[in-house]
Amino acid sequence: MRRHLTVFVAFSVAISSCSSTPTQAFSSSSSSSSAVTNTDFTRNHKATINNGWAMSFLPGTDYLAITQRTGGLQLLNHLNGELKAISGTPEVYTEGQAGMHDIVPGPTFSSDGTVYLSWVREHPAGAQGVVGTATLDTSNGSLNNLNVIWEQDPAPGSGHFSLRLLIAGEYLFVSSGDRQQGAPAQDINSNLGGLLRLTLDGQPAAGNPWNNERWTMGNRNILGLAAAENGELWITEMGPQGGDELNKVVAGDNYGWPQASMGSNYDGSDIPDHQSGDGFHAPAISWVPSISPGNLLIYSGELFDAFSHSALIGGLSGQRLVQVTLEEPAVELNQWPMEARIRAIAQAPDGAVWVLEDGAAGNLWELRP
Ligand SMILES: [Ca+2]
Repeated sequence: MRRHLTVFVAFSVAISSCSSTPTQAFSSSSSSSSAVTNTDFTRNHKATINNGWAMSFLPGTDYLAITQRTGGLQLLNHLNGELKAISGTPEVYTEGQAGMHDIVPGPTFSSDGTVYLSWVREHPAGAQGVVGTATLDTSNGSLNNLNVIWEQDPAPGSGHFSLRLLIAGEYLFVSSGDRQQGAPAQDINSNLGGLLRLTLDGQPAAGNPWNNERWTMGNRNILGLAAAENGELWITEMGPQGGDELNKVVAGDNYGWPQASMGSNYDGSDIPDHQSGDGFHAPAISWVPSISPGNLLIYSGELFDAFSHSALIGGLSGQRLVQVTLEEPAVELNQWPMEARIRAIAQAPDGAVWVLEDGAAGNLWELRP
C-alpha cells in the first residue's frame, strides 16, 4: 500500500530552491489563530545519511545516534562532525518499510551504555518487529550484548511496523503498527495497532488496562511518540488517504482505527469520521490531505522561546515542519516548507532542533533561531 502523494497549496513564503549554501534563512508561513512570532530559523548542514530513520542524542556524550532503515547505525559527533559506522548491529529484513528502526538510550546509558533498539526481522509468517537491548561502546564504535526482549506479532507484508520507543520512568513504551491488517488494532489479544507499555525487560507492565501489553487500541501506524514535561504522552499517526492524526495518549482508550478515521480508504471508499459518542478517542488535530507525520518532537529547550511547550512534527509527503499546541483540540501554529521528506526530528543538548531528510543521501540539518 503506497501513500498518495498530494499537492499542497503554495506557502506564502518562498525559500531558495536547491541551494548549496550550508546556511539558509527560513521564515514561518501561514500562522493561524495563535500569534507566534520570531520563530524563524536558519539551518546548518551537518551530515548526509543514507536511509536514515530515527535519531537520538546520547546523554553525557557528544554523539547523535542515527539508525539507517537499511540496517546500519551511525554515530555522529555533533560537535566536530565526525561520523562513524557502528559494528555489531543485528541482521535486519529491509523490504518496504522494514529494517532498522528506532534507538533510545536506556536509563543506565551513562554508566553502562545500555541502549534500546527496534528493528524488523524475517519470519515464516512474513516479517516481525522486535525490540532489543544492547550496550553501545562509543569509543570503539561497537554494539555488544544484543538481546531481544520483545516480539511483535508477525504478519505478511512489509508495512506499518511503527516500532517507536520511549522510556518514561520504569516503563518502556513501544508503538506497534497494524501491519496493514486493520482488524488487529481492535483485538485486545493482538499486540498490533496500539501503544504498548512494558517493563524495562520487555514484559507486560503491571496495571495495564487489559492485563496484557496494551496501553491503547485502535492505532494505525504511530511514527511519532514523545513525552511532555507534565508527563503526558503524545503520538502522531499516519492516516489512510488523509486523516493523519496527533493524539493525546490516555491509557485504555481506543483511537478508532480501522473503524473511524477523518480520512478515507485508498480505493476511495469512506471510513466513518470520528464523532462524539462513537466510543473512540478523536484526534486532537488531523490533516486532510495528508502531511504524513514521520516523527514528533515536544520541545523542552530554551534556545527557541517560541517552541516552548509545543510540538514539532516532520512531514514526509508534506515536506514541511509543522508546529502545533499540545491540547485538545490542538491548534496548528506554524509550518515551514523544508523541500524534502522529513523522517526524523530531535532536540540537541543546546536546544537546537535537528531534522533528518528521508531516503538515500538525506540531509541532516541543525535548526537555530
Ligand atoms: Ca472518514
